[in-house]
Amino acid sequence: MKKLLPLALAACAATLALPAAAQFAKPEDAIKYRQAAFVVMAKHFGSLRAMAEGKAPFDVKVAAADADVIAAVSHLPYTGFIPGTEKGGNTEAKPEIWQQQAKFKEAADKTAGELDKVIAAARSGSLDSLKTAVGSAGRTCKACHDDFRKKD
Ligand code: ASC
Repeated sequence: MKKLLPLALAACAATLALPAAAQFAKPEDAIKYRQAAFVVMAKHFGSLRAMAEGKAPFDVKVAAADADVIAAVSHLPYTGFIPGTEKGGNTEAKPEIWQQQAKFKEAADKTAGELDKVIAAARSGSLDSLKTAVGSAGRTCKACHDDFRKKD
């Protein structure tokens, strides 16, 4: 038991370090999952954007709470872009996501990296940092939408 405990703890730590990977029973479930993650992200990014643009008062506690939510969900959507989910539900995903997987992964990683900067800025309590990070992340969101999301 003494020898097993550190091993068990190491296994737990390794599991916790992995990004959440959801399993889906139906393609529609994966589509709903990725859309839900984007909806949650947009809500809290929108809150930070409003503060960054002076449309809402800058509240350090609200910003930190938004950052916590974004941190929890910003890496989730991409596990929902699995093969077989190119069509279905009301997806706006373009076929290019599956045709240009390396480019999509690069765009997804870049977006997640930009959001990491937004999270850090929101937690720092500096409105100037938040403005910079939100502006840059917004451009990255848009670039990915232009390439990989159908127009509404
Ligand atoms: C947002 C939001 C997005 C991005 C994008 C940037 O606030 O919900 O998807 O910014 O509109 O152009």
